[in-house]
Amino acid sequence: MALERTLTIIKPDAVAARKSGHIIAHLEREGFEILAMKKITLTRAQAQAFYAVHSQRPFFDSLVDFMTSGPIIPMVLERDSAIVGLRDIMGATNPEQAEEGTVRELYGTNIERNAIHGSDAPETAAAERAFFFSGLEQG
Ligand code: 3AN
Repeated sequence: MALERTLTIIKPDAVAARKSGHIIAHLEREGFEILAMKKITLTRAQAQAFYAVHSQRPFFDSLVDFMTSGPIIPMVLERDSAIVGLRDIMGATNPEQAEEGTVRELYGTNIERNAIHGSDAPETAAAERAFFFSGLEQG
């Protein structure tokens, strides 16, 4: 197994619900090391850029509204097989379909307000880490 880095975001719903501490503890319990972390509120242009791959989807405007509705906590995480490992512990996109004990099952509300983002592949992980953090910040 290889040490990998990935990007996660605690989304506005979970930050507003004061669940960020629970989610960070969950990630650390699963063996992820936090290399970088900050709390920011995205502008619409930033959220549109981050989710550009979804720009033609019917839920895009609503997703941008949600992701700019309050502060988020992006983090760079490191672990063996971090990318797929994070996706596993996040659970399915729709919290109603997420396996018991996953972050989305525990803290998500619906398919949009689903508590956490995780990069889905090595290329997106690299691009998303660079979206939020400089090389210096990632150690
Ligand atoms: P995931 O976050 O599980 O990789 P994606 O990449 O398909 O899911 O979707 C990105 C984000 O867009 C999701 N986290 C969710 O907030 C939102 N989203 C996805 N599908 C829908 C949908 N059908 N309706 C509303 N929001 C959605």
